[in-house]
Amino acid sequence: MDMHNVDAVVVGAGFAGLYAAYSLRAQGLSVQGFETGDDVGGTWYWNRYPGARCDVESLEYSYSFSPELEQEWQWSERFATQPEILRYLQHVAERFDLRRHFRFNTRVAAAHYDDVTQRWAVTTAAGDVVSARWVVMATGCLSAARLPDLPGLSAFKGRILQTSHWPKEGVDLTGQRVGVIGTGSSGLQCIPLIAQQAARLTVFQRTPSYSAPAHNRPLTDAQQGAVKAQYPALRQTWRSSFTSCGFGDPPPVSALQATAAEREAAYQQRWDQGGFGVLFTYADIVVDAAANDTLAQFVRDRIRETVTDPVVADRLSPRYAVGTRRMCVDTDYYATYNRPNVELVDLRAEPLQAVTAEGVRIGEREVALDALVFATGFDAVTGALSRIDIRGAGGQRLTDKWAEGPRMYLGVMTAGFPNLFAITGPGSPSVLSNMVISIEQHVQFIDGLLRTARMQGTPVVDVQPAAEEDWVRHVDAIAQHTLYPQTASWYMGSNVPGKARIFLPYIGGVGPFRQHCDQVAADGYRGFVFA
Ligand code: NA7
Repeated sequence: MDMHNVDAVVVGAGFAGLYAAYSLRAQGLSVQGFETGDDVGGTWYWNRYPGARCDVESLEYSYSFSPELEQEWQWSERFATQPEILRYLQHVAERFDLRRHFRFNTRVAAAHYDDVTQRWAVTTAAGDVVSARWVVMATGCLSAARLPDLPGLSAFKGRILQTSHWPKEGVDLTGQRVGVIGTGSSGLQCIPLIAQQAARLTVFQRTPSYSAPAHNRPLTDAQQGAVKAQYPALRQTWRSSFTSCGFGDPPPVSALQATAAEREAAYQQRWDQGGFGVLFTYADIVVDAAANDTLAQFVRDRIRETVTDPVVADRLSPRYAVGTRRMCVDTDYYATYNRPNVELVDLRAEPLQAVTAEGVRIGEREVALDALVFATGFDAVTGALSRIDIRGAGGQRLTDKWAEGPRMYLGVMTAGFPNLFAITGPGSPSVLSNMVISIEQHVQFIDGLLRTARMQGTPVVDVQPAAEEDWVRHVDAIAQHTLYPQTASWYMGSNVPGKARIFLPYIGGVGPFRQHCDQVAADGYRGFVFA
């Protein structure tokens, strides 16, 4: 058994873990990182399915901590593909010599706090233990994949594929009969490309998604140069805005104040720009049901306009409030259903009975398949943490503390787990924001907290339970002011059986959240305890 001491452990080598390692090292701390994959990349390492792309624009979805890096790197498309983002992260790892801090192919199984030594023992799945004063969980919000335990799955003779664990060497589905289960972002991105290869594609849909066209395109040097010339100012605008994205914040106007014709024109304009910015055309789309319905109807009209078979168009048309489940961004998704080789199965009308040796039995019939693709999502925001045996002061298990739902102060620490940090944890903007901006903000916040603790000679940081309680209530109160809690979604934990139903991210806006954190820091890290 290999046991050694370091100042800090970082779990995960995605966007968050790489920058955390960089930042801790810059403080002069020794860093041991762990990563399950065999290289850096995190979500962009695992999700290699055809069509995998970011739905935030490349020039925005990138680090800002190094002006040289942001000037050097050239993006080829408006919305980058997974391979390009992975190359970017590999470049970052090389440029800043970060790989040497990480042990790859290594899953962290446990992290236990020792009240006497005030250090964490971090244990890998192979049984190695590292002792650290600080632990940073950079484990991702959408990294704990879910594969539903369908009856008969083990009997299936065809190939089983999972979007979030797509084989590195790729898969040729030419001429095959393929089924896809799941119509969230991953399903919507891969379905059009699989349809081009497969002899026949059957999509098994339980809940339809609202999706806006990406209108993706190559980035010209001129477009890229124009952004780069103003990068510091633009980054500042994005960071301090509500959405943290380039399409900007909604005007402070209700959708219901506009006439039907004005609304239509405003939606159409944002629709034509591409991406999910259309959700922010008016201030009250995710707050007021009647306002929401105007956009929902606009999107349903676009679906009906695109899909030639009205029955299929109707099946594809969601009825829940738009935005309350992640709005997708697609290329040719709805039009794919006009292809003669694609069938959409509505699992609510024809329930999935079982997987068989030959395919899938739904309702009264069996669909024969050579390959079955699972695009069935993640145990979001808390899943990666709850899969690690984390025990804090007094041996308290994190999963026990969070039995009724996660409790964090500013999404970064949870009381009773000293010196343990999460990046973009529950109660922070995380999945409702440009993740890279939120990651940088949290890493910089942790950096300041640690510098303060070390300067003061108080190397144990914890959270006041009352501060945590106030924050959890505040996060919930803002969510209750919106339409989100009324819809079953992974934002609410509804996609995982037995998971507490709590709105996981902070919906008060990225800029306001940053301002609040800055004020907490300026007040001497109000709500934190230094010992
Ligand atoms: P999502 O958005 O959680 O989508 C998962 C899909 O899988 C969704 O349509 C689910 O239907 C469906 N699903 C899950 N389990 C089943 C079973 N048992 N039977 C049928 N259908 C099922 O995950 P994605 O990977 O697409 O996207 C996650 C995020 O990653 C995305 O929002 C971006 O932020 C990046 P359901 O809704 O449960 O009826």
